[in-house]
Amino acid sequence: MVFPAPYALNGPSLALRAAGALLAVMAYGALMTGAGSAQAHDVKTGDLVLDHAYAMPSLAGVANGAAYLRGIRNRGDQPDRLIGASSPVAARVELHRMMLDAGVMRMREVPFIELPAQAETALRHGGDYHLMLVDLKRRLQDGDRFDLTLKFERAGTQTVKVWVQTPRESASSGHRH
Ligand SMILES: [Cu+2]
Repeated sequence: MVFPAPYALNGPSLALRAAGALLAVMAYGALMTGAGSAQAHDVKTGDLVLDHAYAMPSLAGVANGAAYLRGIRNRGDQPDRLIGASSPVAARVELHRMMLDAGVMRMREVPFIELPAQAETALRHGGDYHLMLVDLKRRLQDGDRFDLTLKFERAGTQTVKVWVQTPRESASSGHRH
């Protein structure tokens, strides 16, 4: 979005921006309690809302998979961090970030994923972060559910159910491992 120069220089007042953010959060909340509830699931833990954990079906003969969340919403006044994860379906779960390295997208393990206060951090497929399921113990098939335990610096430990599904828009641009 491009703002006229004076607007971009001064920016909207803090109060205006806060009101806008609040409205956005309220609209999002209304959406989630309405039509979306049959297609999504979320878990609240402390100040965090863990929205819809999912994974792609794994490919035959491929040792690793990836899990995602539609988002992690931090409703608190303090930043938090996702600092680890584990699951019974994988030998270990790593936090990965996609990075452009000499023109090629590569994934790197990171020690944590920052969750800023009053903000939603996306962990969707095709995005900056994902949870890498290393050495899968079984194949992940469409319709499966499995546990994923997430460890947060402030909010503590929370287990969510991951839904194995093929997102409609991922058919051609899936994240490959
Ligand atoms: Cu990865």
